[in-house]
Amino acid sequence: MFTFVPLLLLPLVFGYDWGGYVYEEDLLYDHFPGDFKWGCATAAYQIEGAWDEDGKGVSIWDNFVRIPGNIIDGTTGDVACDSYHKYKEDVQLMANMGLKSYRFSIAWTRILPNGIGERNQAGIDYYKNLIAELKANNIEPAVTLYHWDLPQALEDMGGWLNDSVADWFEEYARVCFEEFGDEVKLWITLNEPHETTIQGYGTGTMAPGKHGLGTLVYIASTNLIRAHAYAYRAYHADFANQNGQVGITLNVGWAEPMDPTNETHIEAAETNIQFNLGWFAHAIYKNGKYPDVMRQKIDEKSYLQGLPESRLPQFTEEDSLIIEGAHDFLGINFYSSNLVYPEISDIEDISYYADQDLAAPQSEDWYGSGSSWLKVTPFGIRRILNWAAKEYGDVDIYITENGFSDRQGNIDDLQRIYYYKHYLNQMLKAIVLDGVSVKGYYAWSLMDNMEWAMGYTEKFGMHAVNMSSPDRERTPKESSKWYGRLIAENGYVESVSPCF
Ligand code: GBH
Repeated sequence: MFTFVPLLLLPLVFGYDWGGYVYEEDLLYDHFPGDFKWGCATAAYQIEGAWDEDGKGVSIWDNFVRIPGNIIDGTTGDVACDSYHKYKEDVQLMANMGLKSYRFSIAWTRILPNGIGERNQAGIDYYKNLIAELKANNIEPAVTLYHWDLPQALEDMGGWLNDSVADWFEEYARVCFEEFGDEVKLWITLNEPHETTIQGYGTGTMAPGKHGLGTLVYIASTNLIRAHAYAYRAYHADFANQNGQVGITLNVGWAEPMDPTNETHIEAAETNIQFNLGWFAHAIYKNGKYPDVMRQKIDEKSYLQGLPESRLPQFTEEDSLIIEGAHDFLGINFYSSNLVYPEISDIEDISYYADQDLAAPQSEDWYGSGSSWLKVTPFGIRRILNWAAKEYGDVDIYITENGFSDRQGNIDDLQRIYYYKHYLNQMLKAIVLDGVSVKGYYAWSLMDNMEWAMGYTEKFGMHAVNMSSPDRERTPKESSKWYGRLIAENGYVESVSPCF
């Protein structure tokens, strides 16, 4: 997939036009809808620390970080930002920006230390206190049930590869609905199941570090989709009186055809989006099945590879019916884009990437960031929002993550402001000019934190955190102030944009 191409020569070959940069004069000066939910996002393992306090069980990340070589700087999330102890201070940072909502995740192992069975009251109290603090500051909680930290006890039974995981997840979700549902009205079942499976069970770059890029990934994806749907149905069967909404958060990069005038490039870009967003969204938001292009390609390749059955499982009839329509909204995490063109894979290559028959490089013309995969492509957010609205029929959408990394963590983070300013303006265009129903936006992230396998080397925060001090002091960056002004104006006016 990441085949090297002489990018500089491509304009000559294809004369491509990926939409170009957006400039100051292209900014739309207008307002967001009045009830728009402005927020920041975090995840439990990345900020909480207190990894073994107050009865918390061990998660797959607690173990994964202890294996040498897994985390680039040899660090762990044992303490991280210490938000387990500093949540009141965190809520003040949010209040200072004028946030309307805060997206955080619950650590499954704080609630049910063994994944199923006995509850841990101290863990439940932590989130009750956090929610109360948010409410006292007029900030609505938006809760992710699962942001990658599976209880080790469940991994020991096969984790996302065991069909029973859908039932285990439902049990955990029910406990959360019961304990927190009076206060929480926006529930996200899973964060980026694409990464849970690709990196957790495919490349092994994330916990639990398994390798099955053309095989295990499709077993895990099937169980992730089932788990989401079981939790969704449980909510609407038994907690409907709480009047909340349940959705899932999916990550996708925008796929721009390398040559937009070439039909095969357009088709390859479409295939790429179906293998990323469609992999999880198609069954839930369309018809209870994997996308046609995945079914067709993986079935055919599996046959040619001499396998007894397709590497892509079928949902049972019963599950299909449970999955289809299991949503109140769609959460999208959007960061970057790729240029896509067709490239037939070697049939011997049993891999999710080979299954797509395409290449997806990024342009060297795009500004970079502190993360290899994150290039600055503001046009992509407007295009993916339009794509999703068209494909999934005007569903309500939340951008549940979007953000920019650097390595320095400087306080005058002008590149981050540039990124947010242009991405958010493209989102405004999707809402105002294109009519896409975007209900809220969560910047990733409230503060610098434990960036998974990249440790503390990549910083996405609107606040810096002093990781060498036991007190983990937070300092607002310029971007937090810019974001606060945007929220206060609820749109683009002279006082917001010219500053950056
Ligand atoms: C999100 O993932 C996560 O939800 C969040 O926890 C995280 O901190 C944040 O974004 C920033 O990374 O190196 O070519 O294999 C972002 C989506 C998709 C980004 C996979 C990294 C790996 C691409 N991720 N991608 S590659």
